[in-house]
Amino acid sequence: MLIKKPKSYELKENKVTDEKIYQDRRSLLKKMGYLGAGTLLSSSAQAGVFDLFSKDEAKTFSTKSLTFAQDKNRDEQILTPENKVNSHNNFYEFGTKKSQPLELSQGFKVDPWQLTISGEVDKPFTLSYDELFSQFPLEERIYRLRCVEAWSMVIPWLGFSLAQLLKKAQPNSRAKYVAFETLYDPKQMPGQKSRRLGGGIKYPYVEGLRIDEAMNPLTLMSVGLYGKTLPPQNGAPIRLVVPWKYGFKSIKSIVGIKLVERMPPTTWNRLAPKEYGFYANVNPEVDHPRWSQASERRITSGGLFARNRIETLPFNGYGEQVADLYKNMNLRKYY
Ligand SMILES: Nc1nc2c(c(=O)[nH]1)N[C@H]1C(S)=C(S)[C@@H](COP(=O)(O)O)O[C@H]1N2
Ligand SMILES: [Mo]
Repeated sequence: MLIKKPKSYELKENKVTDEKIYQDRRSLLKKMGYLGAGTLLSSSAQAGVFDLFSKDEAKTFSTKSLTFAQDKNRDEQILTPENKVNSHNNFYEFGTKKSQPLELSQGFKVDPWQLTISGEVDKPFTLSYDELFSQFPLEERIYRLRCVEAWSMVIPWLGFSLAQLLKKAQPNSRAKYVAFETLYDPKQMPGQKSRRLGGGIKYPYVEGLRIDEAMNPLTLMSVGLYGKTLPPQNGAPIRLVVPWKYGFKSIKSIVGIKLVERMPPTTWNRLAPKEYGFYANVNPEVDHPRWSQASERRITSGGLFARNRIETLPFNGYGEQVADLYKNMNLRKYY
């Protein structure tokens, strides 16, 4: 495996961490397949993977070490602590309350797993659980996650670009959209069999992207966070992360990815089309019908009195990388 050189939006430099954490990470990464025979990591890529977090709490970075496009008004980015990333969740298959995914997903079985790539492709294929971690070089990416409910986090993901996965399947000329599907397993996912727990959503949860959005290098298939495999409540074993769109596009626990010719149905659009569009790009100028999208509550280690209300940025601050995808579109109409 080869790790590519970091792009502008990826990590540039990292801090040294202490020995114990380094060793913990190393054994974990070994388990995840980073360090097997034939693995080739450049020293800068190793720094990106191993040396980032000196403890499992929020850590401050200067904008020199992280590149956040259009974030000039913020001096620094503070990672959301791991214990908030994995305890404040939206995963309606395990209940609609923020605390329920953690409480109700702990028995969730992720191995064996099958992720199938099919549809308008020349080479459909299926990945097993182990292959999710070994078929593509894993990178660490720190992204902001902006929920449509106006809270946000900064999360260090592990994963690979969706583009790499799609290219392996060789999409044909009819492949205009990509449709994603979450596991349907009411025995394991109580929200799928209880209207009360599951919020009245028609399961399985489905999402979609236009092919050019899917191929954008920012679009990530994530298999881990904070240097570990994903907890069930965050979408184990594999989920999508589209950092310039509202969080509901970042579908969890994916079993199917299908290349299709027409715009596929998406869960929240189907449920409330006036409130949630197919595109769902973060846009401070287009309010949700029931609340403003101009600002957000950034979830940090701070308590109740932390000053954590911040301005929301167009495309969640990733405009430099993605605004071109929408250059001739009316973003009020295509919300
Ligand atoms: N299958 C599925 N995927 C999902 C959801 C869900 O309910 N089911 N919730 C979405 C929403 S609204 C958000 S904000 C993010 C939250 O991801 P996190 O819990 O890892 O922060 O997951 C998204 N992916
Ligand atoms: Mo969300």
